[in-house]
Amino acid sequence: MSDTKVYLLDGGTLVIDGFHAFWNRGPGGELRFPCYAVLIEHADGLYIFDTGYDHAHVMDVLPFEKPLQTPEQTIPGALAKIGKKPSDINYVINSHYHFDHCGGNKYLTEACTVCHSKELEACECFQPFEALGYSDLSFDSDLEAKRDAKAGKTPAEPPLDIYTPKYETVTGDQEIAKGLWLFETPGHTAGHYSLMVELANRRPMLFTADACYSQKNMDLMCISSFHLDPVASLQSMVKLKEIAEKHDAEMFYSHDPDSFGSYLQAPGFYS
Ligand code: 5PN
Ligand code: ZN
Ligand code: ZN
Repeated sequence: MSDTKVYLLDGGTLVIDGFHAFWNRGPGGELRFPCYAVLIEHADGLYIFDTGYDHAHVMDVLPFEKPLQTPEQTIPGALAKIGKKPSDINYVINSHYHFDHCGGNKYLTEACTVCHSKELEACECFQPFEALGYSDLSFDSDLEAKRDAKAGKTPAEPPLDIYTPKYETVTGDQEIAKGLWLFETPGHTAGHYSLMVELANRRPMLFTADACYSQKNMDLMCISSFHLDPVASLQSMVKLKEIAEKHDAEMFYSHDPDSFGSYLQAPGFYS
């Protein structure tokens, strides 16, 4: 049996203001940051943790985030670079359903979708200030249609590749496959998960997802501004530090312009 491999799939960049990246602290001004997906080649199958944003969606709904994404930075493009195709993926794990983490789900038509049960509920019932975050429900055309009907809107066109995702919802901290650990890190959203991957030849990789955007957020214990519950978010950052310490894990942040260049990107991999 071959060792687990982890590939980081670059998904392009977005711009937010410094006061959004560092809540109530700044400094203000445009900050361009990376988005990426994590592909895990595991004995049980191919997993993807988060799927980045959809360029057309951002241009349509949040053009002020100035998306830069080449064809190679889409999920099909990034997979092609390592000789794989979207239908090869067996499981998609979503840390949460903000548009910059689920935009590529719609390509993964054969995959079983794994997420926190509270996060799936949140997509149907979110706070008014979370509407932009949860604006891309293209990964589930039924969900999208329900939301549009509630808002009295004509239902959005379903994606060309129509499929109904199969879900396996999860709660609590748990090992979902050998060496793949989901840790609840609520606050940013109601059902947010971070992922730890144990590997044969190096320290475990702890993907914080949006529980912590960057090393600087962690150093300052400063959250970003798109959070449901700031107090819970800070507790989740403390929890991530404790997990990293306990397992001697290395943290990989979701949107870190300074660290991302030092991460090994596909076609390179960690094992
Ligand atoms: C990158 C980004 N921009 C806006 C929002 C939002 O309103 O909720 C989450 C989020 C983002 O991750
Ligand atoms: Zn988010
Ligand atoms: Zn994000």
